[in-house]
Amino acid sequence: MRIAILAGGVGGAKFADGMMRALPDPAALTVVVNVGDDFEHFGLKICPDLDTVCYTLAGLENPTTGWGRREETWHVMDAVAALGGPTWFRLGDKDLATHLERTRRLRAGEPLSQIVASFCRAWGVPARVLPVTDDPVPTIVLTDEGALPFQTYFVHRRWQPKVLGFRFEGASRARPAPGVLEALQGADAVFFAPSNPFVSIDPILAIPGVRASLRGKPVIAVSPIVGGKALKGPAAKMFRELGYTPSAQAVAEHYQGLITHFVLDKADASQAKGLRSKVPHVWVMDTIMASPEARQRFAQKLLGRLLQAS
Ligand code: FO1
Repeated sequence: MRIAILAGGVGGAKFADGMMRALPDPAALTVVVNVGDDFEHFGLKICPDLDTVCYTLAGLENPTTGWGRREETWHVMDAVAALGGPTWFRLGDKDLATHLERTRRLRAGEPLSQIVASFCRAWGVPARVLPVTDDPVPTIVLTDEGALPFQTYFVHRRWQPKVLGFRFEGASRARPAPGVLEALQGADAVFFAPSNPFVSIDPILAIPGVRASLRGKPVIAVSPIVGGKALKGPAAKMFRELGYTPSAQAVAEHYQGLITHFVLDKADASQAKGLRSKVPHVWVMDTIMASPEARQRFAQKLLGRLLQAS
């Protein structure tokens, strides 16, 4: 059973971890990761979604924040602060090694997808992790305070500005990273992780060839909205600011036409019936991934239902 997951952010990383634990052969999993959150800081190439997925699959992630590394120290940030430098984006000492080494290799001409594969080997990650593209496609958040680079909106401004829209700069010229389209085309099923539809999944779908690669197979989206709220981050606030009532239904409608299955949490079971006219298969499940075991159980149940259905 070859599985591909489109993922971004902490929720996406957790879902990928559950699926990797659930699959008999973790190498049968390919995680295609959003690169829209990537930016340059201190002259270093920072790739938050790639790092969050790789750290989580390696068991290295900070369990409290979900991003950055566990057992981290902050000596460099403290020394930067003493110099009056920027500390709004927290870079731990061990995490900095990832940014330093990635930047060194990029400057030497190594493509991002090769660097990620090499880091995954070093960290002992058995699944395949791919950036959706090796080209920079920064997400710009259009807000009532102007067009903001993603991390400025998300971290510096703590996602408070009112969102009016998004731009995925250069998406139409970007090329899928080597192996991305093949992984999607060759997958027995593709999952949209319970990530933010606007700034984690849409930037992946915007890369040429990705949408077409989803045709003719089960495409299963897991709702990141439960009970009208996002489990983490600005997804619900974005839905509201864009004129939609934040709900599992709004997520399903956002993906309508692209997905064959939609998974919503049992807290939103009442919405299932209405959704069946929009998405062929609607599954009501316990989608809350409160622990690594819960992540694995959820993924196992999803795979079980897929096998039944096929
Ligand atoms: N998120 C924050 O809210 N504050 C931070 O200081 C921060 C630092 C950071 C460093 C490395 C990294 O990989 C992620 C980091 N994040 C931080 C999270 C990041 O902004 C988000 O994880 C993604 O961009 C969206 O999910």
